[in-house]
Amino acid sequence: MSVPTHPARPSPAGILHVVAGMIGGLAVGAALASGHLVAALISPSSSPFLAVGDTVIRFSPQPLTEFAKTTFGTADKPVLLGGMAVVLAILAVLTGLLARRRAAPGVSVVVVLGLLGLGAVILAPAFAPRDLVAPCVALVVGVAVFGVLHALARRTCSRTAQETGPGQVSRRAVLVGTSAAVAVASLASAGAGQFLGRGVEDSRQRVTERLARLRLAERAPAIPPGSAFPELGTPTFLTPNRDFYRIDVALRIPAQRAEDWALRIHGMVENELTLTFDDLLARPLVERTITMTCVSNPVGGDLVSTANFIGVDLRRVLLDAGVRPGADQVFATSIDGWYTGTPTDVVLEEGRGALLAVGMNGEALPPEHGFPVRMVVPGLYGYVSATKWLTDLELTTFGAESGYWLERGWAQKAPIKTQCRIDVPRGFATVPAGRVTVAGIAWSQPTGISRVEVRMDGGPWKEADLANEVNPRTWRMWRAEFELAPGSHTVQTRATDRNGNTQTEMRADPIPDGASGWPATIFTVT
Ligand SMILES: Nc1nc2c(c(=O)[nH]1)N[C@H]1C(S)=C(S)[C@@H](COP(=O)(O)O)O[C@H]1N2
Ligand SMILES: [Mo]
Repeated sequence: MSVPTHPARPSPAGILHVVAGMIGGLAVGAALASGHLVAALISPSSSPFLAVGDTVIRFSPQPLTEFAKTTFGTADKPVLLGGMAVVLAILAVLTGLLARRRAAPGVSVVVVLGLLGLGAVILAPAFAPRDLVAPCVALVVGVAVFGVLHALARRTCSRTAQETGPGQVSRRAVLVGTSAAVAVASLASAGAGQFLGRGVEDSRQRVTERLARLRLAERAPAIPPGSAFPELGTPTFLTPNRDFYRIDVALRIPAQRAEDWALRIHGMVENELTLTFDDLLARPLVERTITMTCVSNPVGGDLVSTANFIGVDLRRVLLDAGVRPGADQVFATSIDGWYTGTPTDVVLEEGRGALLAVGMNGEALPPEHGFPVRMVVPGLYGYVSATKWLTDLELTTFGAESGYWLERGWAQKAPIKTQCRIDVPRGFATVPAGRVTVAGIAWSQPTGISRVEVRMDGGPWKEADLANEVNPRTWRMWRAEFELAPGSHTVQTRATDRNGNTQTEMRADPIPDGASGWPATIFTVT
């Protein structure tokens, strides 16, 4: 039996492994970079890479989210993005290796990755049709780069050894040159995309200047002397903006100019309102010193900061809109599609001081703290009240809609728990024997702190000296002195609010409605 055979032709060698891997890497890299740049130009949240990251964050099972927060703290975002980059790089190289002989398998994987990016963009909460452009560009660029480099590499690498000659050298040069050009263009696009995303700086500058010129209806009283003792190692009374804690789920800070901003107030209201930034500044502006706290703050943690917020009284705005009976929830949505609900009765409480804030410590809100407009409600944890990059307020019921963190196991209503923190001595510090100063902060917004007690090594409670109170919506510093002998010591504290309620000793994790328990610090006296 004779089997027809082809004339002896050397079976085409595949592309060199290292070249194949590089082609995969360059194709995926170029796709992500071009998508990032186009997104920055059209709609920042539509960058496929960041959209995938957002999707991972939103669909992470709750235990994983908590694990990431407790393990990486506020570095969880860089860790996520870095991890994604590593996974993608490995996938990209494997994609290249899959296509050493034929382009088709590699192209298929690039297309699948591209479709994943597209899907992530479509699934984003604030999706709009123009968001499709960036992931589509990414997909096309990825396939094109893969196809072109693959064809060049096939021509370069499939030649047999004896065919080396001037033609071969130039083919290799073309491959190397094209690859280098793709690499440079990708880096440039990614960089430009990143840089363009910060295009609101001019608008912020103008807002800062306007706030400086405007007459405020109400200024925050100056912080009186004796309300803080940073020289001991406790925080300054006002937290500088760059040190103010930051918590949000945004991988890219929403970039909207104040001039393009508008807030819609609708739902169960008598008069639906749409306020532009100018409308907001035309209203009486007030300045309030407020301490904000994150529900995720563990006992002893640093997710608590204080600022002078400038803004419009939110209660007045809601009264103008006319809240209908039964609307027990003010449901806020941000530009990037995050959402939460605040109890209407709290916002409408006279003297609560809820704000639509536009300024922070004498300047426009920093981009990462909500520029151009955010909500601040004294006495409620941030996740149920402090929506940054605010764009929509709907008066509704708690039955009808649930906030982002409520859907992930956190409580619906979350008043801030009375809490305190020991700042000095630091944990496991060594201090000289004799008089030892213990100092820290305590908070119970909006009630205020009336007493902080300190005890050493389980001894009797002793009242700490309280610093001057600035207002009940802010933290209050405290200090106490002890005569201590050498050895290991444990100091404990507990705070009492102005209604006489002492914070509970019961230890509780932050989830679902805030950590509790008395802080304790172990240190050594020598
Ligand atoms: N748009 C948006 N607003 C948000 C969040 C968010 O993820 N997205 N996080 C909230 C949480 S949990 C807190 S504690 C505060 C923190 O505000 P800060 O970053 O200015 O300190 O913002 C709140 N507002
Ligand atoms: Mo938070």
